[in-house]
Amino acid sequence: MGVVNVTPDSFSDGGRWATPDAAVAHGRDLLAQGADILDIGGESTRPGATRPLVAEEVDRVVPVIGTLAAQGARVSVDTMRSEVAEQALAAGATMVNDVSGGLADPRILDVVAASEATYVCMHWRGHSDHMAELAAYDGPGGVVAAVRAELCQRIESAMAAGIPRQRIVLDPGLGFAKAARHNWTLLRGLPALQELGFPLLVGASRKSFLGTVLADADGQPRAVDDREHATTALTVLVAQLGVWGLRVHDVRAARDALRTLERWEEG
Ligand code: PMM
Repeated sequence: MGVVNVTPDSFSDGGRWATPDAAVAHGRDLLAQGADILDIGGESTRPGATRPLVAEEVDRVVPVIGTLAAQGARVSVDTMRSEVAEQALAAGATMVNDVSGGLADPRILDVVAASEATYVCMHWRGHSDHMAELAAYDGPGGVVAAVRAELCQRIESAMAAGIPRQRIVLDPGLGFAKAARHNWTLLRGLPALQELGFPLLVGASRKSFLGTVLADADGQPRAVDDREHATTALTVLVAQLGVWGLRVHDVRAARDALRTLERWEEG
């Protein structure tokens, strides 16, 4: 899954594809690099980001989705808002990637249920302005048990709204209400989430826990645009677990890594 952030302020690529033409060109580029799905978003979820108005978010994503879907791309809309999901689906999106798992705007579950779309249900505890305070996982089983239990609750809500289980994909939500150590524990604990029997999507690409692991001698985290090799290493490690999808910015690097892993596994 290739990321197309049509935002002025995303942590990873903010502002680079903020006009519809630039976003469409980027989407086409990611398809040429081998993306199966384009994930198009109009709201930055980085810590401290200000939320756009609904109309602003719609204006950012809907024209881009319409153009790319009309050209045959499989399009996911990255949104927590029911109104945006509704218009994105009408414009040709076939997947709703809701980083809040239905918590931010529960009506989004009804919108997805009324469509044929796939629902990506991510683990989330709150909006980015206060998610750092929510990164506490002190119960038995720690972060893996908590994420698993909270995702189960979200699955129940999604299914109660009428989304069939075959249309649900789970995502551990790396970096969302999680400290760096939580992300690493969750990555090692992915098999416990796979036991739930749903396809798993994982988004580690360029995230700050990789910046921390690559910090320099003074403890300065590695800059966001210089975390690609670590991202690619994680692509291989996570792919070896047999996850369904990887959400990445550099599709070519991920494709090359996956091809190499495939050849490795052929022996
Ligand atoms: N991460 C971001 C945005 N959307 N969606 C899913 N399903 N999983 C993620 O991990 C995820 C996401 C934040 O990263 P970005 O600013 O690079 O888009």
